Amino acid sequence: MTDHNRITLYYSPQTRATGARILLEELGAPYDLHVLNMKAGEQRQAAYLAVNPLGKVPAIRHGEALVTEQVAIYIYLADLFPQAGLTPALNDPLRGPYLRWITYYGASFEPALIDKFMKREPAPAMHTPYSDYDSMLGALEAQLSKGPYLLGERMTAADILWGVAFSWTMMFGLVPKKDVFVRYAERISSRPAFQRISAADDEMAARHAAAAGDAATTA
Ligand SMILES: N[C@@H](CCC(=O)N[C@@H](CS)C(=O)NCC(=O)O)C(=O)O
Repeated sequence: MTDHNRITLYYSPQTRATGARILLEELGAPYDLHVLNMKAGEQRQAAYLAVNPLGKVPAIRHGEALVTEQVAIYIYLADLFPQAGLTPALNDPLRGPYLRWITYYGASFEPALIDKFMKREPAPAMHTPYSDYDSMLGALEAQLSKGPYLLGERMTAADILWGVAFSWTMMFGLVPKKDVFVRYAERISSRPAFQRISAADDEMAARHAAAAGDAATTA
C-alpha cells in the first residue's frame, strides 16, 4: 500500500465516525485518526470548523481531498480500495442498487429517524423526504428480507453503514427489534473489525469523559 493512499479520519468515539473507522479496517486501508474530544467541545472550535463548518464528524482528508458526510465518505473509501471487494464496479449491475441503498441512509432513513427521536409531528408524506416512517422502514425491511446482505449474497460497504446504524438505532429504541433487523445487525456487529473498534471506542470515550471532567473541575 503506497503512502499516497493514507487517510486522515477526523474522529470522535461512539459517533457516526465509528462506522467510518470500521469501514477503514474492513478495507485494510492505511489511516491516522485526528481525534476530537466532543465532551470538551473540540468539534466547535475554530480549528475543526475550518475542516467542517458544521462541526460534525466523520470527515476524512485524503491528499488534497476533504470529504464530509458519512455516505459520501463510505462511497469514496470503498471506491478507493476496490481490491477489498466492498464496492460494485461502475459496470456491475449491482452498482445502481448499491448507490440507491447507501444513499437511502442519509436521504430517507436519518430524516425519518430524527423526526421520531425528537417526537416531532412529521410533515405530510408529500412534504417529507421519506414519505412516512412506516413506509420508509418497510421498504428497507423488504430489501433486507432477501438477505443475507442488503444486496443479497454480496457484502458491500453499504452493509457496514447499515449494520452499524441498526445496532445503535435498535439500542436507542428508534427502530423495532424485528428478527430481520436483529439478525442483520448481528451479522455486521460480530465481525472482528466491529468488535475491535467498539472496544477501542469504549476506552477512548471513558478517557474523553475523564479529561472533560478534569478540565471542568480545574476551570
Ligand atoms: N450529516 C452528517 C451528520 C454527522 C453527525 O451528525 N455527526 C455527529 C456525531 S454522530 C456530530 O459530529 N455531532 C457533534 C456536534 O454536532 O456537536 C453526516 O452524515 O456525516
